[in-house]
Amino acid sequence: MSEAELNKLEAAFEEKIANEVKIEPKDWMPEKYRKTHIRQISQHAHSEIVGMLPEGNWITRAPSLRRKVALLAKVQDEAGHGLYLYSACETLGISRDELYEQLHTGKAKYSSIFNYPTITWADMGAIGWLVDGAAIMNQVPLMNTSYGPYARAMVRVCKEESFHQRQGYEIMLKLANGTPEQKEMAQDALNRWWWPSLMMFGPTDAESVHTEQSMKWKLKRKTNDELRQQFVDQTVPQAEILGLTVPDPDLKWDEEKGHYNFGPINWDEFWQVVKGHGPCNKERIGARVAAWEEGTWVREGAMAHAAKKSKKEVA
Ligand code: FAQ
Repeated sequence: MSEAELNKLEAAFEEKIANEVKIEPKDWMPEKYRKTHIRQISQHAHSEIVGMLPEGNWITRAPSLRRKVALLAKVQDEAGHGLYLYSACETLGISRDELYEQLHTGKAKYSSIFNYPTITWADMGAIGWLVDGAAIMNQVPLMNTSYGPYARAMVRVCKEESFHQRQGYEIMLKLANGTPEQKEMAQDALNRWWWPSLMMFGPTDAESVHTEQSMKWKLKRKTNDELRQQFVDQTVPQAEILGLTVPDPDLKWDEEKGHYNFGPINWDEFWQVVKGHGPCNKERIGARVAAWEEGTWVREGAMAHAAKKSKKEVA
């Protein structure tokens, strides 16, 4: 391709971005745009799939049939979100097998939050309330992201996340208004999940390597710090309704700025978890690899069935 032709394609791409026209799989796009999207969408897909594990741990032990059904539906939704996102990612020219391979070999990242253990039932409440709450905060702007398949996937995902968040908050509300032991369980879960939830938004804007370019491409619509602040401002009043204490002695309403100031995040812990040294990283990847290996016969059976069916159709 000549330089003039390339310049023309680039100009047309930039014009679409400027005019809020979605970029679609068959459109020309800069190689860096394609790679950045594969990176973010695949990390997002992996997060949904690995994110099923901490809650899956509690399905058999949910305290009532109603809670069990709701949790089962939530975890099933997460599988659906992962599959949607893998499909969106595949439209950028990477295969599902390559994506799985990246996850199973530890090459791919997924959200730090899913490397923490779920040790009591209250953790199901805290995950729904805080983790899904943070996920919604991050994903609502992504409904307007510039890549069509990702933006459309986010519309459905956000609707389902809002049920997840309410499911979690309801568990917290019940526990916080229950016996002193139950309230203590809720407080303990908030203590353990608060800071990791703030870390979900990623490093500070000053440390974030991708934000500037991703904002220009309208992949990201808000920065990590903006979303984190929005999350704190939304969540603190919810903790007050529960009668629980956010585990941050520096948390204070700032009248002038119109938001909550909060204490320092332990970035050392964040990077340890991201690099594979969190409390459950090995367990999570181990579970995914085992599921892949034990599922070989299912994949082979499905492929044999599909081949048989298409042979019949041709005949
Ligand atoms: N964990 O330059 P930035 C959910 C990495 S879904 C691990 O700021 P970016 C649903 C980052 O990848 C949760 N790694 O990067 C659910 C980059 O590394 P790289 C997932 C992190 O992309 C709920 C490096 O640090 N949501 O929860 C994290 O501009 C309940 C530098 O960072 C999404 O994936 C982290 N927390 O901004 C399921 C949403 N943060 O790639 C089950 C889409 C950063 O250069 C139960 N993703 N890193 O090797 C995004 O919005 C962005 O990718 C950010 C990071 C905001 C996560």
